[in-house]
Amino acid sequence: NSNKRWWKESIIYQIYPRSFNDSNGDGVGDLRGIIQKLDYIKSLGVTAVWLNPIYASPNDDNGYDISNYKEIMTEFGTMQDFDELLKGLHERGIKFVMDVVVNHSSDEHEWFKQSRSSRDNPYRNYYHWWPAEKGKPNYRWSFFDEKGEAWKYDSITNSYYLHYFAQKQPDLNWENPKVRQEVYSIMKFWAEKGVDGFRLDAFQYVSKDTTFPKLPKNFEKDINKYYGMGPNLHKYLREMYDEVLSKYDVFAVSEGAGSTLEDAHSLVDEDRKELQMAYHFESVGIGNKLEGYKLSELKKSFTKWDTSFAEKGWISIFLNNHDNARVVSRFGNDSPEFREVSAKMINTFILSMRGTPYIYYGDEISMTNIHFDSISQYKDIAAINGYKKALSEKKDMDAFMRDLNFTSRDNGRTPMQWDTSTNAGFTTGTPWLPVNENHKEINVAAQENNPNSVLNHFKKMVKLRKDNEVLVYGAYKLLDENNEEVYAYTRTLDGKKMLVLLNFTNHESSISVNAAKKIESILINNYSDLINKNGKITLKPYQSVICSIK
Ligand code: TEU
Ligand code: CA
Repeated sequence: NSNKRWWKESIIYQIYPRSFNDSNGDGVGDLRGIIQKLDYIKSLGVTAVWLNPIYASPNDDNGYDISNYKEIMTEFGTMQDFDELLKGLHERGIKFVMDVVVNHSSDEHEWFKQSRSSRDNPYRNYYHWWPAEKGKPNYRWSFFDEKGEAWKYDSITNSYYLHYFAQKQPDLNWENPKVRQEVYSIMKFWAEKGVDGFRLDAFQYVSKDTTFPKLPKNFEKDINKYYGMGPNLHKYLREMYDEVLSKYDVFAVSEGAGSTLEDAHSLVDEDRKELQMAYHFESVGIGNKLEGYKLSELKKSFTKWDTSFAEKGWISIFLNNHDNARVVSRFGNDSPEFREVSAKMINTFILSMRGTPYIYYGDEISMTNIHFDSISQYKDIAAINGYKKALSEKKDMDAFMRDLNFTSRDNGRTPMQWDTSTNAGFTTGTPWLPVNENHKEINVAAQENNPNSVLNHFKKMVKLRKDNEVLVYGAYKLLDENNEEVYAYTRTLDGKKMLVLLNFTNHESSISVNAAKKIESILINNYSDLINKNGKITLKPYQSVICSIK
């Protein structure tokens, strides 16, 4: 297959650096902390690591507000630490993916300080400004603003600047060629250091119609349609490919994939020479409802995307990242009875689909949501400003808090649970975000010693994927699509065939599929046996198996 690429075969482990391991006791995870855990990362079998932003930042949005793109955040360490980390990963055969946040910078970036200082400053056009004498600009919605307003008035020059995210995250003006050259220079700086991939944050939003026309009422309900895939996006992506991506053995993955399958294809189809991979938000979002979700909805979403990318293009496979609550709490079952089996089931799923799988730190040991009762416990700007906004809109605050408790990004950002000691071995100081009390139960040390642990199942599953190309490239076929309890599919490549059966419920469930009559052997199973009576299979709660079939 001429379409084989190393990054399609990668298994990417995402680390939220703030929360992984603190080497100096200040309560904040850091690069040296990650260096100390390199052998752990290697032991997982993963082949690449993506770190959330590690650049200099005032941390209004935990590093997604960058004040210097060629420096390391003081709390995280030094450039020397970075070089050592990269070397340590490479020595272990692990690639490195850098987060690139260039839809916006921090307002503390030198560019913005210059830009806001006067209307004729050379950096003025690095950002989007609207002179106030023209009146108020047309409404733009903001993800994180406490009033939901993306235009912020700045008295220094009597103008508004645009910020799709927080006020301290002014949007860069990509229509300015100088800005684009700055970005390519940043990417080359890191590519020269040897990074292997780039994750392009909020990238679908960079190109804007700078006349800022009026948008229809409630456009924010379909935000990617109105903010995504701006007029010159493809031109800029092709330019980035020519200037940076084509010159190194790297791949770039776009966060966001527009609002249609055509959009997604236009970003990643290889012959367009733009990006190599994208991730869409459709599937991950299904788990965000307190009342639960329908399995058929999940199947439909994954199947639709797989079908669309069967011949051309490539996507990411994930159910979790740093913008979401814990995967086992949303898609599995985090009760003591079912946490382990359901976490194993989810990892079996993610690692047996076509596309590049992304595993978020802690999901390999089934870390769960944390419970916060009061808004004062939250650290995430999205939670805090979301709360203020809901208050001012006189929303039902009890309902708001219940929802936040379930979906907040802080749920997925609590410190990694290494062992049973105070603060789970994450820090000797006070952790920046509380460690989940369940670390006495759920931690790496205990699971390393238990052959039946979620962690050891994860490692086994990683190995199974690495040993079987059929799990990477093989055709995916959904079976029994309307079954609301069991997700069943086959993967097929060059005569090699596997059957995947996943019970998404907390009770036994039976399924009859022809493929079950052709089972040769069971390759992985989160229980010790499998009940199969002539093709009628009865799965235990959250049972997941992969079988090779004739
Ligand atoms: O997220 C951008 C983004 O578009 C998401 O907020 C997305 O809309 C949401 O997850 C959909 O449910 C990126 C980063 O991943 C996030 O952590 C940053 O806060 C944000 O950009 C700003 O840089
Ligand atoms: Ca630290």
